[in-house]
Amino acid sequence: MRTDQAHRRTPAMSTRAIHHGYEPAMAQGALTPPLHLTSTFAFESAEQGGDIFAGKQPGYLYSRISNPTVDLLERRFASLEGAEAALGTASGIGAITSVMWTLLSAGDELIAHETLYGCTFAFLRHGLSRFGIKVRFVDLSDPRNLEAALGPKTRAVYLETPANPNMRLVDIEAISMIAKRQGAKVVVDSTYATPFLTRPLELGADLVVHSATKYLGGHGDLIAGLVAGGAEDIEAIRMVGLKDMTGAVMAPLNAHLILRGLKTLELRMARHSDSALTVARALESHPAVTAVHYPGLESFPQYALAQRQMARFGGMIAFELEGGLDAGIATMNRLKLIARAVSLGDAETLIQHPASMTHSTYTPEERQAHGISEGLIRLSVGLEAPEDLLADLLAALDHLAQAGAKGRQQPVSHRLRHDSPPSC
Ligand code: 7XF
Repeated sequence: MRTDQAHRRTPAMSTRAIHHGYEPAMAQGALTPPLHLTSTFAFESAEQGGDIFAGKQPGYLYSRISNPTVDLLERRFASLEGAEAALGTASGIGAITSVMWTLLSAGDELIAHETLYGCTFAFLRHGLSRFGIKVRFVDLSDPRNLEAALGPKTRAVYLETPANPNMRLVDIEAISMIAKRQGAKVVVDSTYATPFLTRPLELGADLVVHSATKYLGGHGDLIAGLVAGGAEDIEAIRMVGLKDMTGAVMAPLNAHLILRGLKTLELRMARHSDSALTVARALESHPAVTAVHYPGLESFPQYALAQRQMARFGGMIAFELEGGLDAGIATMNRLKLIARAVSLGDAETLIQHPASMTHSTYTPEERQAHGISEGLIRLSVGLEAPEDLLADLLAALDHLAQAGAKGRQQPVSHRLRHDSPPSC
């Protein structure tokens, strides 16, 4: 290859995850980009300040609008998602709410996939409806259901794939084609997949949102979110939903930590995916396990879509046990290495029970209607040696199988109903 061609070719994603948007010469040779811990920026003159505010010249003015460290992360992340622009937020929910408050107005309709993370569901079901926005929950794992649900007031379609917690996939390409005919924006929460497994914008979606708390940060030490999409949409979300309506801006320290996380994202996703497949296969062949939901298993009902839409199948597994919830709780309590904790995408393997934890914002009836079974257990497979994870998990499951199916098929919904406002 000639040298000028070598210089012009676009570097691969894993290279961009490490280098995009930064040269050490920009900061006195510092290999690691500087962390700009500043809330405000001094202007050279009053006129210059006025011009930056008026958009007549570029420049930073206040970190609720932009900050050089957050800005670098935004440009680097946009490059990974194949987007024109991106936006950092204080949390995944900060990303989702900033997008929705920008796209939707009273009288508009939103169509959402029926299975969503608990707080997202609570925001859409109980939050948006207070402001005159109608939200319809539809099973988008069959795109024909979108066709039937779309109406003249539908402004946006919202989905997660793989969905938290039941792992159901949505065909982004098919959904985007249908939504576009109606002029509705497609917003995809791609937290489980990350850009190394799926790039929703390349499949036709308009906006992609992430809880960067998870794989993007990757070390369980921060709460943050990211949005990527077209430059016009991102500017509108920055100046309306983020700057004025939620104020949920990303802290520069978190941007710095996520920039570090991105450098190893491809390696981590490969390891998470390989280990999860090993664990999913072991679970599938264990007599105490009645169902394993993992897109990389041949038995997964949407295996063909998974192969088409995902480069690898990720680190998340959901499974169900003979003996239902009681068996699940007993298994979780016997684990020594695997931590009983919500969240996901960390180096540590985490296990949780969605119906009483992350998805306790749904009523038992809603969970049933939305495809979330009461006994489902969710596992975020971490980066430990898979043989150690298997040893921990299989010891707990073997104990269960030996103890017999005590408490089998008890109705549990009465124990999972609470009167206080549910958290998630
Ligand atoms: O605001 P956060 O950074 O916590 O992100 C919210 C969020 C958005 N989308 C998806 C698919 C998510 O999974 C999350 C957060 N989920 C955690 C979990 O499922 O364990 C939250 C722990 S309660």
